[in-house]
Amino acid sequence: MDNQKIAAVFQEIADVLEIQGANKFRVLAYQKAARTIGELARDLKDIYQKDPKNLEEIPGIGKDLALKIAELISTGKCQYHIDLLKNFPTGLLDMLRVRGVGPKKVKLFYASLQIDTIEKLRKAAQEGKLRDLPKMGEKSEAEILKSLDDYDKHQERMMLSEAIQQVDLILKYMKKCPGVTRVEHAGSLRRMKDTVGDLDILAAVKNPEKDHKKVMDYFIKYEEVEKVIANGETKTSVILKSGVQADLRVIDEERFGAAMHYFTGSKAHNVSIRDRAKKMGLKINEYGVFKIVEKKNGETEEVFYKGKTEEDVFASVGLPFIPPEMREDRGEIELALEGKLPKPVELKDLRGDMHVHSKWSDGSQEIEEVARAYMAAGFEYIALTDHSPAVAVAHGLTPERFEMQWDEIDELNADFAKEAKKGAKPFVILKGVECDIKPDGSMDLPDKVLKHFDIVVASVHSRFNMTEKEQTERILKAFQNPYVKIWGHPSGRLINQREPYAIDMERMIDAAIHHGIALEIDGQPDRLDLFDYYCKMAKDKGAKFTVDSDSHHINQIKNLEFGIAVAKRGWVEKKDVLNTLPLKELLKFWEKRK
Ligand code: DGT
Ligand code: CA
Ligand code: CA
Ligand code: ZN
Repeated sequence: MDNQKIAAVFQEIADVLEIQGANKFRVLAYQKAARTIGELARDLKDIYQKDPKNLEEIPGIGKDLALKIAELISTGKCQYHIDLLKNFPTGLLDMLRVRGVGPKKVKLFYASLQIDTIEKLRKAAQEGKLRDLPKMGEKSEAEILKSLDDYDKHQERMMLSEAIQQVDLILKYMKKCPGVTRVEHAGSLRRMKDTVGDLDILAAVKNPEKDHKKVMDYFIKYEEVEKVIANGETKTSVILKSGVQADLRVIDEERFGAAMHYFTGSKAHNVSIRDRAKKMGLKINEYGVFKIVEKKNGETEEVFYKGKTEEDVFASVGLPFIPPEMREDRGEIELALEGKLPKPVELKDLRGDMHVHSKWSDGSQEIEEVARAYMAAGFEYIALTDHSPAVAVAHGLTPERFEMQWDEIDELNADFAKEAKKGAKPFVILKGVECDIKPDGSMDLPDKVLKHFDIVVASVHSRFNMTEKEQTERILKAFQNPYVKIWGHPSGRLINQREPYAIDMERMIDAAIHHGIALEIDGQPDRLDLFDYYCKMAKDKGAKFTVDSDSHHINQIKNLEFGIAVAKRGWVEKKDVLNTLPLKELLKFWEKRK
C-alpha cells in the first residue's frame, strides 16, 4: 500500500459519501485527506513503522483517519471502505470519470432515472431524457454526450506519468530476478509519448533457451499481476490490477540492442530503417542485424552481424544514435544521415521555471517553501504565477492581493540576495501572474496592473467551445496586449478528458512569433501542452518556448521532466527555450515588446 493507493481509497470513500448525500464535513474530511496524502513527500508506511501515533501529526489526519491508514498499511484494506461499497453500484463511480459529471449529477441521475452505469447514462442522454431534470437542459445534455465521446476515445490509453510510475515498479521487481542481467522498458513509453497503450519490457539473459521460463515465471508472480493473457517462449503478456497490459520479452544479451531498437519503435521509424538496411544488403529485425550472403549454389543465407547495442544497429546502416523521442519517422533518418539532426533540449539545460503556483491561489505551499525547493533542485529563478481573479475556483488574486504578494516576494528576494553574499547560489523570484484571457479576448487584469509584473502568462480557462474563428480571434486579441509574455498551455486540452479547443494553431504560432510571445510547453501530466506535433511546427517556424512545470506543489517540480520529453518529441533545442537562459538574458527577449 503506497501513498497513492491510500489516497485513492479515501477519495473513493469521499465520492461514495457525497453521492449518498452524507454530511458535507465528513465528505470534506476524506477529500482533504486524499489530497494531503497524495501530495505527501514522505512514505506513510515509513511513518507508520516508526510509530503509528505519528500518523496523527499529519495535517488533516485525525485519530479516525490515522486508524484507517494503519489498517490499510497492515492489512491492505479498509473495512469501512469495503462496507460502504457493499451495496453501492460501482458504475456510479465510473460515471464520475466523465467530465462534467460530478457527485451531485450522479446522485440526480441515479435517483430520478436509475442510471447507474456509463452505458445507461449515454442511452438516456441520446434519448433526450436528461434535459428535463432539475438544473439540466439541452445544452448540459449535449455537453455530457460530448464528454462521453471523449471518454470513449481515450479509455484505453494511460497518461505518460502513470505509465512511468507503473513501469518503474516493474523494473525494480524484475531487476531482482535471478539470471536477468539487464531490464529496460521500450515502446511508446521510451519514446515518451503523451499517452501510452501498453508497457513493453525487455529482460536480457545469458542463455535464453535455458533461462526464459524462469524469468517468465518470476514475472507472472509480480504482485500487481491480475491476469496472464499469454505465456509463451519469448513473450509473456499480463494485465495488471490497474487494468494496464504489460508485455515481457526475454532477450539474448548479445542481441539486446537489436531488440531494444525494434521494440522501442515507432513502427514507422522501424520500417524506414529496415528499408534502408535492405538497400545495403542487410536485414534488421528484433534478433539482430544480419548480412545477406549469397552462397555458391545461388541461394542466400543470413549471417548474424551485429546487435549488442542500439548504437550497433544504427551504425550498421550508417546512422548516429537517434534519441528515442525522435523516432517517429518525421524526417529524423534523413537529417541524421546528413549529420543535421537537432540536439534536443535536456532537463539539465533549464535554469528556471516560468509557471509556478503557491498557496496564494491554488497551490499547496507558501512562496518561500516553493522557492527553496527550486533552489535545492539547482534552479536559478522562478516566475511565481498565481491566478488572476476570473479563475475563482483557483482562488484568483485581486490586484490588492497581488500587491501584498509583491511585498512578500521583495522581502524573500532581499533574503536570497543576502544569502548569496554569504556564498549561496543566487536565486530570484519573478513577479508573475497566470492571467486569464476572457471570452472577449481582453485580459482579466487592467494594463495598469499588468505592467508591474515581470512575467504575464496568458491562458484560457473558460469557454472552450467557441468556433475556430471565435477562439482564434479571441486569443489574437490577447496577443495585442503589450504585457503578455507567454501563452500558457496553448491548446487547452486535458488528456483523456478534454480535446483541444478549435483554433487555427498555425496562425496563432505565426502571431506569437510576430508579437514576440513565447509558447509554453506545460509539463503537467494531464496537459503536456503545447504538444509535440505543434512544437515541431512552431520550432520550424522559429518560435521561442518556455518549458514549465505549472506546479501546484513542490512534488510537481518533476513535471519539468515531462515538459522536456514533449520538447524533445518536438525537436526543440536548447536555443529555442527561453528558460535555459541566465535571468538577465531571458528578460531581454521581451524588451522588444512594449
Ligand atoms: P502503444 O503501446 O500503443 O502506446 O505504442 P507502442 O509503440 O509501444 O506499440 P506496441 O506496444 O504495439 O509495440 C511496441 C513496439 O514494437 C513498436 O513501437 C514497434 C514494434 N513493433 C510492433 N509491431 C511491429 C511490426 O509489426 N513491425 C515493426 N517493424 N515493428 C513493430
Ligand atoms: Ca507499447
Ligand atoms: Ca506491446
Ligand atoms: Zn492554467
